[in-house]
Amino acid sequence: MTESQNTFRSGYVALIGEPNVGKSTLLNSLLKQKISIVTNKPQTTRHKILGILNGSDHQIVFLDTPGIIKPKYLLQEMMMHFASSAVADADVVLLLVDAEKVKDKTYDKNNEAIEKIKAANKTTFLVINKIDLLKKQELLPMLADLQSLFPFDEIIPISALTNFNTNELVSTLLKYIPVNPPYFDTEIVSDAQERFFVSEMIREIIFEQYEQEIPYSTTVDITEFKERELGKYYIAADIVLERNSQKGILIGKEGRALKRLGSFARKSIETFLGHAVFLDLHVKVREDWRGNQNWLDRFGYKKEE
Ligand SMILES: Nc1nc2c(ncn2[C@@H]2O[C@H](COP(=O)(O)OP(=O)(O)O)[C@@H](O)[C@H]2O)c(=O)[nH]1
Ligand SMILES: [Mg+2]
Repeated sequence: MTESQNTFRSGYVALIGEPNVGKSTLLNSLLKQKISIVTNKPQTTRHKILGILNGSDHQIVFLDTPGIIKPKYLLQEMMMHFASSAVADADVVLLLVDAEKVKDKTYDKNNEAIEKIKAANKTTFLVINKIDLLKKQELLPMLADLQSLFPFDEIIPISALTNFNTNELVSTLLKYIPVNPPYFDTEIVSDAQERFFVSEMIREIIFEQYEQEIPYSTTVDITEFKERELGKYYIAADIVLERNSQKGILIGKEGRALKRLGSFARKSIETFLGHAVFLDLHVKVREDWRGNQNWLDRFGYKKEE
């Protein structure tokens, strides 16, 4: 064994917390690359998303998860399964909280995420995010308040948005991550396929463009992905809705809303793939798919073996 093999550290870190605390923003900021979609609406992330941070002497595998909630339908149950399985896999769990909510005392200390870390009993950091929204003197009283929640191994205030203290977060993590050879090829940032990222990018635009229940009732199924050496890549996707009545809203007057969606999604996919794309979108209705195990399997919301 060489010196570096003796000291190389590698491990799994789960990002958990309530919806909208900034888990996906933190993952993207740590990886300096957008691999998990971010919106200002809760429950955007539906899977366990794996992001790999490679350093000369370490590899940290981050698991971004859906925000912890009480599930109301089957899709949400699957989402909570992904969050639990991330915690089970983790060497270190990062519980993210929203600093502003703690300051305003709108943070519910009996939330499901706290329950989850209590049950898991792993090395756990409390990560207080969004401190860019706070004045310095507001932080100290907050810390005392949060310390009583759980015997955290570390408490680290950060801003995922401005990158404040995120390097410190990584160096502190490395103290707890075991000496281990890398789990993944050190050249890659994720194990997911391009297809998955492409469907997530379309979903992201849907979250931005539509209101109320539409984003939550929608999933995106990539049906064809043809990389052509000459000319544009051909990507066909089904935008799947729950009810016929949602079709009109998605498509819009004279197809304008769908056109707009297609144009924004295409641009973001082209930036990601670094190649021109012909994006062919189709709208489908799969009655009540969020509550149907067969459809959930078909659309990739599957428990891993
Ligand atoms: N001001 C501020 N906003 C943030 C920060 N981190 C995330 N956000 C915003 O919070 C919202 C939710 O972020 P997201 O990463 O999707 O949260 P998630 O649901 O926990 O994955 C988005 O509008 C982000 O831009 C931060 O450090 N500061
Ligand atoms: Mg997220």
